[in-house]
Amino acid sequence: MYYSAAALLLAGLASAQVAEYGQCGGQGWTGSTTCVSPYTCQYQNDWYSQCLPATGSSSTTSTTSKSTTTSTTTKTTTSTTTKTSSSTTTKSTTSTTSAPVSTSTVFPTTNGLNFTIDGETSYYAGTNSYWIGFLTNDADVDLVMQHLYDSGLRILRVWGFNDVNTIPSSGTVWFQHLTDGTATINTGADGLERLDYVVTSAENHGIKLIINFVNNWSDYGGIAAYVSAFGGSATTWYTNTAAQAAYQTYIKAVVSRYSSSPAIFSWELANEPRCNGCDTSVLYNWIKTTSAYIKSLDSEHMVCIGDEGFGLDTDTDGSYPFTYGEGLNFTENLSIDTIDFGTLHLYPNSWGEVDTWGPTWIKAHGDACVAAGKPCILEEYGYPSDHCTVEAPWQTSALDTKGIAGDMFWQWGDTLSTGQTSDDGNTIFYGSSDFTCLVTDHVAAF
Ligand SMILES: *[C@@H]1O[C@H](CO)[C@@H](O)[C@H](O)[C@H]1NC(C)=O
Ligand SMILES: *[C@@H]1O[C@H](CO)[C@@H](O)[C@H](O)[C@H]1NC(C)=O
Ligand SMILES: *[C@@H]1O[C@H](CO)[C@@H](O)[C@H](O)[C@H]1NC(C)=O
Ligand SMILES: CC(=O)N[C@H]1CO[C@H](CO)[C@@H](O)[C@@H]1O
Repeated sequence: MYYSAAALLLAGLASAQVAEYGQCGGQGWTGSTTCVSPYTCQYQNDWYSQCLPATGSSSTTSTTSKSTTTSTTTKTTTSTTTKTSSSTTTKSTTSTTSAPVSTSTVFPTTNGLNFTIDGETSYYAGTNSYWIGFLTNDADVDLVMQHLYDSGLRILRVWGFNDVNTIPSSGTVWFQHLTDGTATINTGADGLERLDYVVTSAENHGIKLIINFVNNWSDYGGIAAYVSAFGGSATTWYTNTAAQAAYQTYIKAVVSRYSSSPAIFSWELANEPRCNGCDTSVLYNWIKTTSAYIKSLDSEHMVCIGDEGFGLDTDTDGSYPFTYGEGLNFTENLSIDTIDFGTLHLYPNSWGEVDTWGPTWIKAHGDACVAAGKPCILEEYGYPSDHCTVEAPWQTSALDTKGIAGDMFWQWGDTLSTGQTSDDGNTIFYGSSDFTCLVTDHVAAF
C-alpha cells in the first residue's frame, strides 16, 4: 500500500478531490477524477487510474539545514534524459552503534508449507506499520510492540528504507540521502538508530519483523529518489548499475546491523516492486541477483520479495491482477532458490475487482505455493469500508487455504504520545470494534 500520512490530512480538507496515490478512474469508477494539487490523474491500466506526482517535476522546497555543508540542490529529471554520472561513489558514515544484543539464536524459518517461530510451527497472523521506524519516542515503539504481543500478532512488517533527495530539518528521521550520483547512509540518532530501536523492542516483546529496502512508490523516497540521483527511470532502475550498487550498499548496511537478531522474520527486497510493461525477466533477474546477494551477507535469515502476487497462470480468471503487465511472474519468481516464501497483497477495489473476489486470489496463490513447495503469506490486505464484513472472509480463506501460512492486515493503528497514528481508511485501530473482529476473533480461530 502506498498511502502517506500527508495524503490523509489533505483528503480531509478536500473531499471532492482524490488524495495522492488514490484511485481516480478506471472501468466502473464512479468517484472523483480530480486529484489534489500537485497530483494528476494518470492512466495505469483499463481498470485503474491513479493520482500520481506530475511527471518531471520534483520541486522540493529547500529545508533549513542543520549543517553548513548540506546541499539542498533540487534536480529535475525527465523521462527522456539518462544522466550518466562519472561519480558513482557510495559512501556511508561509520556506524557508532553496535547491533542489538541477541537473546536467542533461533531464527524464524520455513517448515514445509508452514513457518516456524521460536520452535513453534503454526499459522501466524501479523500486520504492517510503515511508520514505526520513523518514530522518535522509544516509549511509543514499546507501546505498539506490547499491544501486538498482547493481541497474539507475531509478525510486523516495517519500512526499512527512508530515502531523501534533500536532507530534512533536524528531528525528522531519514535513512539515506541520494543526490548527484552519491548515496549517504544516516547511521545517527535520526537515522538507522531509530530502526535499531524497533529491532531491540521487537526482541524484547517476541515480535518478528519483515524489513524491506526500497519502495516502488515515491513515499519515503523509493525508486523515484534513486532515479533523481542516478538517472534512468522507474523501469530501468532494476538494471541501472549505479543505482543497484547504492541499493546493495544500503542493504548491506541494514542487514549487517541485525544479522544476528532473532527478531528478524525476513529480509524483503522491496515494497510492491513492479516493472510496468517490462519482460518478466527484468524483475526475475533482479530478484535472483538481489536475493542471492542478501544470502551472501546473511545465510540464516529468510528472504522474500514483497510483491503483490501479480502474474499467475494457476487458477487464473484472466482479470488484471493475474496478467503479466506489471512485469511479474509469481510462479517463476517463487522458484528462485534464494527466495524462501511467497508474498501476496489484496486490494480488490484498487484492481477493478469486487471484494468477494478475495478468496479467488488467495486460493490461486495457495495452489501455486503448494506447487512450488514453499509457504506464502498474505502480507497486506485492506478495504476502505466495512472492514469486518469484507476482510474477515478473506482471513478465513487464508487460514483454510493450503500453502497460505499467515496473513498480515494493512495497517496497524494505535494511540501514541503524539495522538492517533495515520488513518488511511484501511487502518484497524487497537481496541476498536473492527479490531475485535479482525484481530481478537481471528487469532482465536487458530
Ligand atoms: C511503481 O511501479 C509502476 C509500474 O512500473 C510505475 O508505473 C510507477 O511509476 C512506480 N511508482 C513510482 C513512484 O515510481
Ligand atoms: C510464468 O512462469 C511459469 C513458471 O515458470 C511458466 O510456466 C509460465 O509460462 C510463465 N508465464 C509467462 C506469461 O511468462
Ligand atoms: C502445516 O501446513 C499444512 C498445510 O497448510 C497443515 O495441514 C498442517 O496442519 C500444518 N502443520 C502445522 C504443524 O501447523
Ligand atoms: C525456474 C524458472 O522458471 N525460471 C525462469 C524464470 O524466468 C526467467 C525469465 O522469464 C526464465 O528465463 C527462467 O527460465
